[in-house]
Amino acid sequence: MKTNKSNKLFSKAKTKIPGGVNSPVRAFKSVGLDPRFIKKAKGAYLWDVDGNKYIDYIGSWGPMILGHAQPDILHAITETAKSGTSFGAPTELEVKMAELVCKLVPSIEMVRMVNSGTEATMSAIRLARAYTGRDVIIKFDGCYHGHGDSFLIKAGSGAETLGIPDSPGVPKTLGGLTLTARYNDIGSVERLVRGSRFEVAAIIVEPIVGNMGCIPPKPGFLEGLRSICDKHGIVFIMDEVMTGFRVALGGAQRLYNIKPDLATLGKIIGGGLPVGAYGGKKEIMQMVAPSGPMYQAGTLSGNPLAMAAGYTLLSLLSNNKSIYKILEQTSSWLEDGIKENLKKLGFGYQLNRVGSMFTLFFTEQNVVDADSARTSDTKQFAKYFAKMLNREIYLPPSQFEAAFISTAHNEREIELTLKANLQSLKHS
Ligand code: KE4
Repeated sequence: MKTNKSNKLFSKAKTKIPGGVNSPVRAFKSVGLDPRFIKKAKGAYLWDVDGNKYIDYIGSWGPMILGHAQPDILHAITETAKSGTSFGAPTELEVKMAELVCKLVPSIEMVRMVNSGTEATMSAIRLARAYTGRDVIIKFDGCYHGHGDSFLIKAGSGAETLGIPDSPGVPKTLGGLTLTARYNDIGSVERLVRGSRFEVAAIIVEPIVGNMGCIPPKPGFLEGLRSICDKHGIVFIMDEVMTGFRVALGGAQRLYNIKPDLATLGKIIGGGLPVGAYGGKKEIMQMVAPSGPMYQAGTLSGNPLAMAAGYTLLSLLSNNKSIYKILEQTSSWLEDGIKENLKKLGFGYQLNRVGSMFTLFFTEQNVVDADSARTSDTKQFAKYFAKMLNREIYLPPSQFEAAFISTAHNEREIELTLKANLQSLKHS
């Protein structure tokens, strides 16, 4: 497989961009390879600058649930652009988008658009602190909520991948206000709440973790968080940047029928353009400026192009109920096939899946939290990743990420993937 154009671009990129990429996980650092520079994408496929073609299981880290370059979304963007790209003033499309999000996401009565998942979670935390008058927050070891200072404490995703879950640059005074519990361990949360010198403003959780790799909540875990928050007047925040519209139309909160007080969204809600959002109970959201004193703003928040892309994708998802059934069928077919391959080879690796997000962990331990995820053999994963890439299967370049399936992944793609999976497991 030729990669000289990618390699040349990467060397040039590294002279002007830190690490040669605009987001760390793209650098392929943890799998010991140079990244492939992508030229175009369509449906389930990517093509790189050297002309190599791949079946894509990253999907831009979640947004491409209907595949790349989806025609209706492209049409919406190009048509909208003809009337201008951004006005810095309210538009009808923002109202329609807000109404659609409030209709689809059970806990959201009011919503504010921002430009990334990080902005959404930073704003949600600030709002919870403003609403409760408290400062301390609880997150979970290995969960990732974007790069806001309060979250870079035992963070997952790229931070975990690069071994820097506690980033330098976060003031100790601020980091000290973030307590970390163990995912799927409600006792660890109760002990933190009871033991904290200061009252807790918010508990923020990935309802289904994607950023330690895919880890579903144990029965009772989310319900336990809900009752702790009710008991102690803590704001319950579900970070659905990844799971929102991914695992069900109303996200994980619909799937598990548990309502948080606030929810954050991103990825799919932008249809591939930069969008994040936070929303929830009207009583809390009313505190957000200009209706209330909690300040948050954004030049390009709710901009027409991003709204057009996001509104089109959410409309497609909500108008076609069979989409989630199709995704479940394809995803369970892939899961069964990989498990069959593992059995054939006598490997006890663990595959976690919820809907169309999944991770194959290179450990024989059941993966239920950050510690068990960390028992994975990341060197073995790196070898497997490289062999899959050479067989034109493009997986997330980290053991601690979730892979995503789209409706553009059909019989042919799944068969090719399972064939490559068997060969790559055999020889890695
Ligand atoms: P962004 O700021 O990257 O749009 O969203 C941050 C974020 C917040 N919450 C959750 C649950 C997330 O998964 C993310 C971002 N996810 C990573 C992938 N695991 C983005 C990929 C990257 O960092 O390049």
